[in-house]
Amino acid sequence: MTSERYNARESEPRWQRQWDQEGIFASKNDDPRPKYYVLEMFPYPSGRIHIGHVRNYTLGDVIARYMRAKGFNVLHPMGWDAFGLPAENAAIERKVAPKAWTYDNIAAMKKQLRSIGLSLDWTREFATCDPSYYKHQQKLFLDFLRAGLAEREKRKINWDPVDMTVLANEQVIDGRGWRSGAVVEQREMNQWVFKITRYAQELLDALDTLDRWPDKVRLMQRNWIGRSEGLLIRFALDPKTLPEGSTPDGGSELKVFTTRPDTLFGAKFMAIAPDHPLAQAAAAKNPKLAEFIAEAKRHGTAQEIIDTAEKQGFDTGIKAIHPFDPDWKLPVYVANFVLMEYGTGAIFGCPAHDQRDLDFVNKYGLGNTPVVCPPGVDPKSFVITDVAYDGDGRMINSRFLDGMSIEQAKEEVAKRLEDEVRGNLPLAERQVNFRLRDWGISRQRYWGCPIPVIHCPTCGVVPVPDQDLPVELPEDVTFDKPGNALDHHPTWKHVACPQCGGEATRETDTMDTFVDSSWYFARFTDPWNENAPTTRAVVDRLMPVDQYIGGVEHAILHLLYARFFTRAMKATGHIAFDEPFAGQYTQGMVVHETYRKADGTYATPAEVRIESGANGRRASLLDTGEEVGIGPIEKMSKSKRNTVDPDDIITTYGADVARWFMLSDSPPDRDVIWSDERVQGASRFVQRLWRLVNESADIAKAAPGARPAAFGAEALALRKAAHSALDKVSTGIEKLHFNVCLAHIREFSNALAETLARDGKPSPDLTPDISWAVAEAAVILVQLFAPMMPHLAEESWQVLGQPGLVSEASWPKIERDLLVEDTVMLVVQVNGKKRGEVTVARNAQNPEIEAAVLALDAVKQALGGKAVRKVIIVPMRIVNVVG
Ligand code: ANZ
Ligand code: ZN
Repeated sequence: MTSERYNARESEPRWQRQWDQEGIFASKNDDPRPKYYVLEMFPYPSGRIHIGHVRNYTLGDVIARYMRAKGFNVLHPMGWDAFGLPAENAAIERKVAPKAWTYDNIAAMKKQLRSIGLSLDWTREFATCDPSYYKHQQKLFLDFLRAGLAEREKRKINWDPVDMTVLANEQVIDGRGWRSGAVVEQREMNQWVFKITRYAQELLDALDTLDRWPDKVRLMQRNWIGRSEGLLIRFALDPKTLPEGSTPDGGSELKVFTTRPDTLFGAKFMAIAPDHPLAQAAAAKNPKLAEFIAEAKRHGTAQEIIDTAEKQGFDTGIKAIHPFDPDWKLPVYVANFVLMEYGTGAIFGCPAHDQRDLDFVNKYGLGNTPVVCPPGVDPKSFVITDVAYDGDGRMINSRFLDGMSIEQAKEEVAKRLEDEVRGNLPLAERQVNFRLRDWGISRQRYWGCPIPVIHCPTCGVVPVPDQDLPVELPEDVTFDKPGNALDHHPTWKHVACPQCGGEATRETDTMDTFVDSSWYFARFTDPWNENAPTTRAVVDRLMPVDQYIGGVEHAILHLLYARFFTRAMKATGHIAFDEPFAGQYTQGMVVHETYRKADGTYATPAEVRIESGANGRRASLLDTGEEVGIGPIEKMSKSKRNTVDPDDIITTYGADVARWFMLSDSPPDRDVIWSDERVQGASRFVQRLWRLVNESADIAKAAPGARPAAFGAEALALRKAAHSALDKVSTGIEKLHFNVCLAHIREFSNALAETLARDGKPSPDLTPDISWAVAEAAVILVQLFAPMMPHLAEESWQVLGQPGLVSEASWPKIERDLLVEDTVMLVVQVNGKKRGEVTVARNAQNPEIEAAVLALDAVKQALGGKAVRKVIIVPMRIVNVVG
């Protein structure tokens, strides 16, 4: 038996090397076993692994190692989401080429990832900035283009008028360019879009089939797609009020989209978006209105801005006519809260039942009339002042709708307006609207996947011929002026037109990096195929990803884009399925206390000493002793300096401790609070397991080779603890209840420790059944913690004299009969009335049960000396004594 401490620093790299040399985590595409694909969202190569990565990859690794032990051909690859702005910023700030910066970061992070002991298949590694990857992405783009799934469209972009460049959203800070500080303008430019809206309904419907996705993620996707059923109503405009000669396209009417046609009799005003054609027309004659519109546009027309801005409007003087009453005129406002991009860019406002509309009328004194009365409220006394009512109720103040439910009223309005015709067209039609917009993928940046088209003055947009792919990024670029370095390059964009041979220019926009991450999971199935993005026979067999794991920040866009891409790849013949991720899991964040110095700056956890005293915990700086304030627990971030460095943790405690801690403290979907005290606790547990394994190994040596024919009570108890833990940990891993698994492992290790403590050191009189049970228990224990602490498990496996690597061992077989409780409790009745209970052996025979029941005092009393006529036994449930 060893008295040595387990030395993670020595052991961990050794096992990592061995796994590597034997290549045991590489999965083969011709492996005949059933496949299991587990994937964590691949990292952006920022330069350093952060603790959130450690959590993410540990979660996936536990599943991968478990499924491998269960006999699956596990695919667990890793790669790099390597395009994006930070590489260009590094180029500007530090004068390093984006490519060199990126690949250096990848090398550094790969080394860090290896130190975590993840069972990854590195043979499939790629970075999205490898031309051998983006070549196929360009091919997919061209296929989408041919299939009508990619198009060019006028889109608004952020324009920096000083730097004369397009800005990414994250480069616009408080409405100003991040470098120039100039007020950013919205400009319309031709942009490439993917037609995700084609699949809006399908993307929505299929959410119901994704039963291994968190409900909250499905709900977020549902809301993002934002389907609403409503009515498109054509309001006539009063010709007398239209500015002369300014009738906009569409004549003298205003189309609105509403989901609440039932509230038409509560209408108080109409509102149109600042960029609505009618607003433009009215502004031509009205400088004040023009000024209002310009101001609204300067402020921005993005949803977030609109939601938070004060509701403002400008009365155009134009009047709309109520569709059910020619004498009812409604003022038409230009309003900053109406979006041109949704519905028709125009609304009718019903303030009593819509908060925005209510805020608006309260500001402009237009009043409100409630038309829906809540249940149990007297319509006469129902008034609305500051809070709109959007609940259910009965129609009031609404002429022919009065008394109806909202649904009935919607239907009635729709029917009447559909049946009425003006100028050959019905006054209304039913319409389904989606919030989802087509996906704009053009980025005016260098470090991205070039969009493979050529602009020819004669032929127009010409796709780059497939055989000319990839369109590679030039490396000799400079970042000494603002804007797109690709565009500035002296020669790159100048090419001959593939169609007419004339002078033409390449597209200099690159793709949104979300494109890169929309199909990498499919590429992992056969990254060696040089000729096509996927190999059909392989991708259709290995996909979908069985378990995908990542942060909730990607719950909407990334997952939705990936779902769209999968459908578009199916439509263009690259794959045969619709949904990329059968199971999806969103992990919580790693959070930590913050420490604030007297001068208001933050101290890092590494700079701080924590002491717990009578007055609670107190923190002070390690070097000066200065007391620092303990602030709230927050997401680890550079600005709050409350980060811990995975390298430090791994060097101090080892990867296994970090992994164990990450899994132990909270369910994987919740935030986990980093705590040094708890990490030290995990470290002590590692040493405890190590001692336990070594002690067990000594006993196991004396164990008989063959399984004993019978087990005494003590041996049986240990065996039961082992198999019960095995059962609970297996189901726990399958449900991703890792923290629960860890609790069961602890509990089981206690049971083993108890047996060892009672029996002391190996002694000649230790009964063979106990030593056999100890040997069995130790092996099971090691296998149970192997997915979480694989290095300690390998070391222990060796100590136990087990053959091969635990990473390659099959999951232990559960002996189900050890899980069954061997006694049962029966309800005891006398003449049909419950008198008590009796506990008997599960396999007890009827005469034994009868004897036990008749011996009960309660039964004797109830019988009152009467003779027993009959005893009826309902097996496993009831014994009825008839007297
Ligand atoms: C009248 C009304 C009365 C409305 C009422 C709501 C409540 P969803 O569910 O998101 O589809 N709307 C329509 N187009 C708009 C636009 N371009 N910009 C801003 N708001 C717009 O929302 C549909 C509702 O949002 C529509 O129904 C319309 O207001 C408004 F008591 O019409 B409603
Ligand atoms: Zn041409």
